[in-house]
Amino acid sequence: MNIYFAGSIRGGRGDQALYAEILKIIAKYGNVLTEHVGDKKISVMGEGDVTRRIHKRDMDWLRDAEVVIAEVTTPSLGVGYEIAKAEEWGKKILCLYRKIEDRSISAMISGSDKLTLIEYKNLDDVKIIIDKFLKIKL
Ligand code: 6IA
Repeated sequence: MNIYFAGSIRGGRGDQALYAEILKIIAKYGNVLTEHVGDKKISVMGEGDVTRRIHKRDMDWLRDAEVVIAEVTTPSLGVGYEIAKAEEWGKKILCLYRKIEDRSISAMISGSDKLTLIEYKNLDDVKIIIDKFLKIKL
């Protein structure tokens, strides 16, 4: 099973270490196409001239994925774009988020019936949520 993990890069890298932990959990279930999302060497900056290549590669991977798991607590244009494409292409989509005071998740995510949005508090919750989601969806 190919799994596409999405998490903020230019939207902000505050949750990068958490993405790395979620990626470890997901890797037990299949082939994760986007390990770089958890890479601490990828910062919000970086070479602009490579963006066309990144876009093409990520869209090719997304097309190949059966399942998309997105961590959506840190708002990210790229993650929103990937989720919209995944919906269009009929992928199974799980969005994970943590409740943060004075912040609400975009209605484009919470209002969509083409994805599953689940709140979590810690990595133990994530393990249970991912296990249930992948067992039901496969
Ligand atoms: O808008 P964002 O940058 O936060 O979007 C993050 C999402 O877009 C992630 O889920 C990635 O799959 C994808 N993405 C954005 N930037 C990259 C990237 N390098 N490499 C791979 N996937 C990416 C960015 C390096 C640099 C040019 C900043």
